[in-house]
Amino acid sequence: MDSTSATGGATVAHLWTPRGWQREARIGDVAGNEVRARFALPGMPNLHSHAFQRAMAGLAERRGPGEDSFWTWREAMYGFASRIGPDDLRAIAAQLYVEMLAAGYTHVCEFHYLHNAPDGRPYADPAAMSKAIIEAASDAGIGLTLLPVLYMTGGFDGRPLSERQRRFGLSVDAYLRLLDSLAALESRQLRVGVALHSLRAVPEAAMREVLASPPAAGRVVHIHVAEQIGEVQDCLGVRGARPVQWLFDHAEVDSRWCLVHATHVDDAEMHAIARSGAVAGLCPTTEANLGDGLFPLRGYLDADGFFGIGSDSHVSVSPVEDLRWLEYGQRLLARRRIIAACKTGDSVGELLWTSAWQGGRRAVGLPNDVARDDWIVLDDASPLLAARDERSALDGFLFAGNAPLVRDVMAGGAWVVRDFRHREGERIAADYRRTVESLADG
Ligand code: NGQ
Ligand code: ZN
Repeated sequence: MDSTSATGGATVAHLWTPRGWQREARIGDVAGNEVRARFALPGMPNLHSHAFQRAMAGLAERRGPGEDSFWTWREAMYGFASRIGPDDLRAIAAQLYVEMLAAGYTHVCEFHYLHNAPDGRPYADPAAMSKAIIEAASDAGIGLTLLPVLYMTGGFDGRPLSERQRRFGLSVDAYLRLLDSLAALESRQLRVGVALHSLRAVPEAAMREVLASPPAAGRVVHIHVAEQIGEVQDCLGVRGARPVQWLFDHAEVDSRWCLVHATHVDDAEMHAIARSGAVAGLCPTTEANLGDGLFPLRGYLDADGFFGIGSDSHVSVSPVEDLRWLEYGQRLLARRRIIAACKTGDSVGELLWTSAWQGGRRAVGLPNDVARDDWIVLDDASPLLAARDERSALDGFLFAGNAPLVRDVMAGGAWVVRDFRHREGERIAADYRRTVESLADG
């Protein structure tokens, strides 16, 4: 295979699609280099990312003076965020997106709230940080759903932003201008959606105004919700309802919505999400790292709820590890096996990949039944896939060992990873190394 060519197709002996296996199927361009592959499947959308946090993965694992929690991690994260400018963000995001592609993610939803300069004032171009993300995604060749985030208050009580939160803050008007200016840049590989950071950070009136505004019409809406018990209690105290309940009482939550985390939901909230057609945005490795808790996956699947996965803080960048953790967390909790398979004989791996793919597409705003331009080809030379067939390939991919099994990746119709190597991987890694070294010195 020519490792530099972006075009060309592949003939796949066994192609997994949401409708089942296809034999001797073609993917990619008709003209160009011809590749043969044994197993291929649709690339995974990553429905939740804060790209800058990739560069602090592993830097918040020392014990502090008191109890270490989500909130103490957040302080460390704020300190790190305050040092990132547009060039840093571009280099960090490009490296992250290369890693995502190599791991089998072909699209990323970037939940982006580092809008202003570190002192809280807007950049000369208010979209400077957003554009850094767009450039990084296009350099890496990953599909991007950019979600500019509305962030206005420091808590449910409406308190002003703290000093370190000021760079996240936008008025509704400034937010809508940003959304409009980004929407003008949309292209085949760039979509724009709406994001509300959380109920803590967005007052009710602002939420209503943004959701009713013309630039938001028809777009996906992502929000962090109910990740920590503390925020459930605060929401109950100030707004008189649990966060997910409050959201359903005050917004028309439907299939355009992605509720990120939704960890702490009671039965009624879980059923409300499932009924609405919204996507639960689960980020198992980050949720484990931050000590969030476990989403009630089994009951949610019984209620036909949609879910997708995100690598969020990027302590791990692998759909395999996130899907594994999704299942294993539930097994540890229930003290039994085979949670995410619905009927006798069903495969956990097939259910996880198919559902997370469909939910991810929904969170991006794309149809969830056809795959066209985003594919991953598995390494059929790996011993991990020896003697695997259509019945066992996805379970082999998700539940056997740690060697990377994603050999080639097509994103947006172009081969961006071939024979495990990203076409711009070396240059992008060198930029990243320079950037994190300068951040460490600074
Ligand atoms: C974030 N991340 O916005 O990056 C959040 C932490 C917050 C996660 N929740 C900050 N994983 O929720 O206030
Ligand atoms: Zn998040």
